[in-house]
Amino acid sequence: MDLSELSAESIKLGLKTELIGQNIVYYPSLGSTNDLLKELAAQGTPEGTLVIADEQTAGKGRLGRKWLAPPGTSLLLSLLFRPELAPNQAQRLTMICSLAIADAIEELTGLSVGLKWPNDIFIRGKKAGGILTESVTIGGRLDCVVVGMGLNVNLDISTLPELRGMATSLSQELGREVSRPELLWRILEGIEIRYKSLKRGESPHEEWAARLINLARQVQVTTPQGVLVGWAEGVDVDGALILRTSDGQHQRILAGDVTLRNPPDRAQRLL
Ligand code: BT5
Repeated sequence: MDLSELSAESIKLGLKTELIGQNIVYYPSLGSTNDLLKELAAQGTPEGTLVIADEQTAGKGRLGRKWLAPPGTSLLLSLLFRPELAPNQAQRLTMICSLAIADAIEELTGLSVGLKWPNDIFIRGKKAGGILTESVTIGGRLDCVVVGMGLNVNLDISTLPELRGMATSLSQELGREVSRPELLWRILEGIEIRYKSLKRGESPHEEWAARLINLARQVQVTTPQGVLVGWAEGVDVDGALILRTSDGQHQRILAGDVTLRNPPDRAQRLL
């Protein structure tokens, strides 16, 4: 059974959660799941609402970039959180969602999954998914957070020439297709468990850091303020990257794109 045969009702039937995905909005085709969920959030839709589409006509990455996903190939979803967190803590939601995605893929397929700071899902050195987290603040307070997830499940990368060499999919790595609903259920269940522990005050940042493939490496980081080069020492509790530059200074970077500067090490080859 694949997602194209599913309705919101049948997604719910196989889902063993109490909160995450209990309110489902499914569209065969939609502009962007994040954009719709932000509109619904403003109208008061409950925490845990899932917006999911088989195709997006305006799928978004960060900084105005595009997310490409032909119909029938991907998981394209957004989840609404109304957490009791400060605005600078919203990255914790990216952390729990990416960890749940990594676990779900590993459990279902046996593939090894790495995360790349700040928001990528990597398999064998190539991007298999991305996360776009958007926060809504009102009067300096965090009102809600929309976490959008795009995952290449049964995607033949050769159909997207612009991504060749840098992207992969689960089917590409496995040589067989993967059930999108099965993967979706596992991801949502994993997010629910991790969200509960986040609400108990447990921070996911150490587990997240342990999965990051671009730590303890020489990296180049392109930030809104400019390009920095240095040693990626770690991440802090809010998900900021701690970079040691050649003059020994420590820079705390909240947003940017990381390029690895040295040849792949053992960890990278294993992924
Ligand atoms: C991301 O941005 O990686 C976040 C992507 C989030 C997509 C989901 S889909 C559901 C939800 N609704 C939305 O509208 N968005 C979210 P970023 O780090 O900026 O990476 C974007 C870059 O990844 C693009 O410029 C391409 O180079 C590359 N890219 C685009 N589509 C890709 C794909 N299917 N697989 C791998 N890489 C891709």
